[in-house]
Amino acid sequence: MSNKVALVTGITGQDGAYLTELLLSKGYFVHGIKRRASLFNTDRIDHLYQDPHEKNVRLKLHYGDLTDSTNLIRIIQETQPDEIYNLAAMSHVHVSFEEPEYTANADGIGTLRILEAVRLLGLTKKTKIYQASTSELYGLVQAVPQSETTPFYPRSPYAVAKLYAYWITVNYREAYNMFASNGILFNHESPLRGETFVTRKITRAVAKISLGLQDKLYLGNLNAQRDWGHAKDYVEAMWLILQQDKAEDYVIATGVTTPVREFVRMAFAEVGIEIEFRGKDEKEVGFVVACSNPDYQLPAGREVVAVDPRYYRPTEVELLIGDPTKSQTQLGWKPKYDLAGLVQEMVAADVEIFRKEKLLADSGYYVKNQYE
Ligand code: NDP
Ligand code: GDR
Repeated sequence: MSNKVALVTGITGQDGAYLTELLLSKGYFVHGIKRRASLFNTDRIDHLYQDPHEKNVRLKLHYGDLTDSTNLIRIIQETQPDEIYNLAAMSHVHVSFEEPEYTANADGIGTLRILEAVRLLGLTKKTKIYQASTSELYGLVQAVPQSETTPFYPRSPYAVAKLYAYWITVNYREAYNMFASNGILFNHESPLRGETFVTRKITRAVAKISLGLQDKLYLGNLNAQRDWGHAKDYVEAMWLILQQDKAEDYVIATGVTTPVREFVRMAFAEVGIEIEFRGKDEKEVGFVVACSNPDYQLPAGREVVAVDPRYYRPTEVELLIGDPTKSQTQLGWKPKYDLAGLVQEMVAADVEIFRKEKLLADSGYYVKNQYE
């Protein structure tokens, strides 16, 4: 068991939750930075929370924000981490077009603040830093599959901010001899995925439609192709990257790409609803071909998926396929999940959530969320 101290920014997010579980299982003391919010925002890590009044507590949360350097300096000084995992970010690509300046501040300059805090505090020899870089850096396709040497061409304010974060991490490594590594992670999902990312939006809608709680799923670009993996596998890679003797950058991906449309089809199939698509672009719809779902019978021909151009992005990333050769050979990393297993787990988890809601609805307690 390790006695190391880790500091995780973005601990309340999808990856923060899985990574914290992993680090605690390895014996780490984990410090996490969470933002102040008007409601509790720790749902994903509540099962890991330990009452600070208990003995042998190994998880401590600190209020903080990547836009506040004095706060980051204080927390890093107090916690003296062996490893920092910088996962915090405004991570929604479409939303970054609405909040470009904030995204640059949190995702780009936020990374600089962490690196600079470590340097100013004289921790460059002690503290290893993991930067959550992204396949969005590749953006407009230059070559596939995308590897550590493929040129970047970011296509959103999010990706441009992450490009700065990527290069400032490389620069601090070279300028100050710091252990700072980028994990260039391709899309990874799970039942803990935020509800507005496409996979979770699909699995939630499929669960609700299969229980008669929703009529239709509206999506944007169904042609986009993504290399989807499971977040549980990907946090293992983050940890491995910081266990190396030398800091380097790694692509973490499955090497398999799938269109959004196919993810939708697979998710419906999980609940016994076979669908097909017809039409093109904005006129494309998904309709029921056969239904063997025991909870709610949908007639053949019923439209359950439609395109709403509101979800189109001003500039899109059409195709991502990662080449994980380096991480497989150098880190010995290999994912345990395939896409079928991921879809199965996500749909099952959402069906369970909405079965409970249906019980409430049937008892007269369920109020339909007007925003869904
Ligand atoms: P989430 O959106 O689930 O989590 C983001 C986390 O960052 C949350 O804890 C959020 O807090 C926190 N956060 C946001 N803004 C700030 C801020 N200004 N200061 C402090 N904390 C902040 O993302 P994921 O877990 O999916 O991703 C983790 C990281 O990996 C992100 O940097 C993302 O960009 C990157 N990434 C993700 C990939 C993926 O497919 N999931 C692929 C490649 C990279 P709160 O809970 O309060 O909102
Ligand atoms: P992405 O993930 O932009 O790849 O960023 P997202 O799931 O949001 O989109 C994937 C693809 O699906 C298309 N799409 C839709 N997307 C959303 N969110 N909602 C829709 O209704 C919809 N319809 C079609 C999108 O256009 C896109 O092509 C994620 C984030 O986790 C980033 O933080 C991370 O860096 C990258 O993955 C790798």
